[in-house]
Amino acid sequence: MGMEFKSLTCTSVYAKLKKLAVEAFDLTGVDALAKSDRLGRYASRSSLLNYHYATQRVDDKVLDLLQILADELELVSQFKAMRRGAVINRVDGYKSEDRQVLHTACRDIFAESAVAPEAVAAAKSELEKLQQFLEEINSGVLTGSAGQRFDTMIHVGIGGSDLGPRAMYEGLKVYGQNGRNVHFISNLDPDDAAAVLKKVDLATTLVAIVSKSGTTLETLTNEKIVGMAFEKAGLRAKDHCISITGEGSPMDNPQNYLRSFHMFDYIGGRFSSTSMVGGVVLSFYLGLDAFLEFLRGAATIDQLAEKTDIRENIPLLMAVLGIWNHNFLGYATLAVLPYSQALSRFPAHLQQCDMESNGKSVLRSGKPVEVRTGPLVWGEPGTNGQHAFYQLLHQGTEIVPVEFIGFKASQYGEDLSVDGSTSQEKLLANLYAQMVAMAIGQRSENPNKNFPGNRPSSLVLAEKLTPEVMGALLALYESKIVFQGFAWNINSFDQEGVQLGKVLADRFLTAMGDTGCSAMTLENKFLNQLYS
Ligand code: G6Q
Repeated sequence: MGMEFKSLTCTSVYAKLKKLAVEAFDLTGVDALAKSDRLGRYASRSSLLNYHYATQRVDDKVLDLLQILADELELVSQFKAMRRGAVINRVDGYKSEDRQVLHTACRDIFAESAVAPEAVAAAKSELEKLQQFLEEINSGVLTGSAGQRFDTMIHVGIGGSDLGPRAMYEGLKVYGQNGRNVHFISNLDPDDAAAVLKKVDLATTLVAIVSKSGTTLETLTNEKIVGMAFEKAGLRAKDHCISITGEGSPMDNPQNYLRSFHMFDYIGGRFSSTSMVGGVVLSFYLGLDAFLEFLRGAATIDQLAEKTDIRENIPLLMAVLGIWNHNFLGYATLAVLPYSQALSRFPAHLQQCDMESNGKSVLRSGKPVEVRTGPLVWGEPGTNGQHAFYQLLHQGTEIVPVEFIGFKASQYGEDLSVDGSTSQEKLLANLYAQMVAMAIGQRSENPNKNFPGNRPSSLVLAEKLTPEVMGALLALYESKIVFQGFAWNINSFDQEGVQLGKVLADRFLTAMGDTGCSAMTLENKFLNQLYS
């Protein structure tokens, strides 16, 4: 695939959409929701989840133009090319990572003929290694250095090597196998490791050290802390630690670990939840079958993402509606609000996946962008958020488009009917009420009680948060982010901003000299550095 991509402003519909944005659909109109057929028509359904967008400020005219936009920018053919191994992680004419983007291959393991056969074969071979490893653990062939069976895993990693797996684990915590425990250590703050190490019995603990580069300061430091803890407990760290790292990285040394798994250079950290980065911890906890269901859910959405009709392709629709809100209506941020306690870490994962991918200012040609790229992404589970920042969503001067996520059934199924409704029903009622309140608002003579409304939102709704649905939800957002990056004509797959932080921290450490000095001396040295 050549690197000549059209930009948003060069499409035949850009000016038309700009014009329509001035008088975009008004959600406060009396007939806007209840009396119109919008609720029925502005819904896109798929086997695992449905997407409701009647409360977005669009009408058929805008949707038709957004379809043309998607077609002219060749969003779906770029997605197809990505899945088939095109080298798209690059900026033309400049030094860049210059590689394929193939996180989708990790789950393209169910189709009869895979679209990227080599990458899929590699993913399958890692899965086989994982299966073997799990069998050895389950049967007790593999034990800790004191001969005790493993029942706990500590996942050590940061950024893309932590956020996705942690969010997925939280999302699926209810489905854990009996007796299995999982903990995460990511922060350089020594208290993070100390708090986890206090909780576990090291004799039965496996530690998964996860770092694609094998050079990340936080992870290597935490690996050492954990290693020391094993030594102190009279256990051999090597018999308890496994590595998940890039091929050829400094950590890619099987002699130092009980077992090693690979993540490939064509899988970005923030897109790595379906690779061994998420695979090891999730399948240790959930069992391999549940992890495969998770992959199956993601694969279902990857296939859906190849449809050209925006009204059928949910990730594409979410992407173009996001662009409508951000680039045409001018809304700067996006809130993702799951009405599910299990998804409490999902917004944090999306924050990284979206903002690290699309927080860019140069085009794939190396020239500066002409329109705004990725929005600020943030969120918290409802209804907790309702009692906190929703005030601003309803009456603040910032208009924040919202992506709600909801489920018809709870995960545990343990619920109580109080005053004629269950908690799950109350939860959903709250979600719907928020959507309607944001859209319609409330007129009042008292300005303090006036709600302007016309604030857009949409809803991803599924039956229940199962492993398959979790995989679908993950892939939905991954693909949405990828589509938006294509639309902005940026390289969504590098992360120079993160690299800079890593390099600068190293420089600071070297300049500060001995690391054994007190916090006070460190502070003084820091100030000297800053002002020197
Ligand atoms: C993700 C980013 C970044 C990365 C971390 C950890 O896409 O590149 O968040 O995942 O910096 O890097 P390592 O996996 O190399 O330790």
